[in-house]
Formats: sequence, structure tokens, C-alpha cells
Amino acid sequence: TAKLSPEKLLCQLRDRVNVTMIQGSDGPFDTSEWQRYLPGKSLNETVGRLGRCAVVSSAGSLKSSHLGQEIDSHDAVLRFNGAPVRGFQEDVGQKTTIRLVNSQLITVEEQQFLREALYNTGILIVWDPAPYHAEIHEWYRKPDYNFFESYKTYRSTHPEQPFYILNPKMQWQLWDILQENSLEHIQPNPPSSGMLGIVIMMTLCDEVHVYEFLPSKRQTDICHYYQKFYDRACTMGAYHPLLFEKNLVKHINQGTDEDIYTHGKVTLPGFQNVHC
Ligand code: NCC
Repeated sequence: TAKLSPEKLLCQLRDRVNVTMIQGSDGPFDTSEWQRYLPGKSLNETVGRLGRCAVVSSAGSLKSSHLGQEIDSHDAVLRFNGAPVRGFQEDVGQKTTIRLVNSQLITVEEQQFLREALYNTGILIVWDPAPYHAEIHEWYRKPDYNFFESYKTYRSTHPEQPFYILNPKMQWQLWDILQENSLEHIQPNPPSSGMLGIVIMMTLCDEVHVYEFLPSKRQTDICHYYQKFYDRACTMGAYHPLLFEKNLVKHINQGTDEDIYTHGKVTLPGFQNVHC
């Protein structure tokens, strides 16, 4: 259903989706209070240039995949929300370089977020659904979840761990491209953490392997590899435009259909390797 060629679509993603983290010079964050909380270094400075990267979805189809070793062989691994590694190394590996969490998790589940050791590894990035193409000021006044206090508390207790706030502009720049390349009208809800994480890694890495975002032969209605909870909406999407995200990722996949079927694995180029 995609309208652009894979090459052109990659160029659109590279040129129109601005992946940036909130900085102390941005709008309402340019106060002395926020300077104390926001990381001093940029994400790029913190991670350096990355070669091969893995994005690990939280899908139930990772169960019994034995992909752990392959995932850990990457220079960097991105995981989502509360997805654990302990007890699941065989299937999902143990390396966590970046963890992308939604604002709901750090607000509604604040106590777990502040307590659980799971979150103390690697670089944290939090994102929050913003109104369509809202300015940072407007979003700051009306975030979907008011996660700012939880963020500050975490920063105070873990000052050495890099923890970024994703610039909310990115989600709608990406959503516009999803909509333009779909034949159907998409509900104006932001992309899933999975899709945001894929594009974040494409900006940081030379090559990105995504695991079980496009489901393999192990596809299941079990929502997460770490929970006994059944819901088809986890894979197909309800709030997030997950199906459209998956169609787009399938379209730009540079790996084989066999890799998807056996490993749930997609291969994407880093934006440095996209020539327009
Ligand atoms: O479930 P969630 O996502 O944390 O999963 C992370 C990303 O993995 C991909 N995924 C997951 C399950 C599945 N069967 N197939 C998949 O492809 C998706 O790309 C997904 O984004 C989120 O996107 O942030 C989400 O977060 C959860 C929940 O808030 C967190 O897990 C914290 O508890 C949302 N679930 C609910 O709100 C009930 C989910 O809708 C989206």
C-alpha cells in the first residue's frame, strides 16, 4: 500500500523526521531549575557513533526464539518500557544500551519506575504523546501524562545515568509520513514506542536490526514475552497506528522475507548510509 519507493521513503524519514532530545536551550526548559535536571551532554556525545544496533520489540513471539546471543552481538541494544532481561536472556539477550519508556509508565507506575533495578542500566529516553504538531510550550503546559516530577525525582536519585526527554515534534513528523504512505485514513495518535525507537536507532547507527516488530512464525496473541496476557491489539495496534508502522517497516526492509519468518528480523540502514 506504500506509495513511495523504499529508497524515497528512507529519504523522507531521514530528511523530515528530526530526532532530537529536549535541551536546556529549548523553550520552557531554559530555566535554571531545568538546567540542573537535563543531561549536560547530547545523546550523540553520550553514545558516540554506533555500528550494528538491535531494536528488541516486547512481543510475545520473542518467547522461545533463542535470539539472545544474536541480539547481544550488536554494538548497542534498544529495549522498551518495562521489558526485562533477567530470566529471559536466552531469548532477548542481556545487553541494554538504551531503554525507551513512555510517559505513562513513569507516571502511573512511578513507584516501580523509581525502585526497579531494571531501569538503572543504560541510557533512558522518555516520550509523551503531544497534540498534533504542537509547539514545545503548548505540550509542556498540557502533556498527555505529567511525567516531569517523576523525571526530576529519578534524575536526583540517579544523577550519573543519562536520561533524555524526546522532543515531541518527532512523533508527528513521523506520523505524517505514515499517513502519506497509507491508503487509509489513520487516527491521529502518535506512533508506538517501537516505531519511535526504530527511527531513533536509524539516526545513531550504521545498521539496525529490528527483532519481532514484524512477527515471525512464532506470532502469537500473547502480548509480551514476559507476561501471560493475551491481546491481539498488542501486535495489531489499537491506540497506536501499529499496523501502518509495520507496513512501512516491511516496505523499507533490506533483509529477506526468510529472516522475518524465522527470526522476526528486519534490516534497516542507518541514515548515514542513506543517499538521496
Ligand atoms: O507494550 P509495549 O508498548 O511496551 O511494547 C513496546 C513496543 O513493542 C512492540 N510490540 C509489542 C507487543 C507486541 N505484541 N507487538 C509489538 O510489536 C510495539 O512497537 C510497542 O511499541 C508503547 O508503545 O509504549 C506500549 O506501551 C504499553 C504500556 O504503556 C507499557 O508497556 C508500560 O506498561 C501500552 N500498553 C498499555 O497501555 C496497556 C501499549 O499499548 C504500547
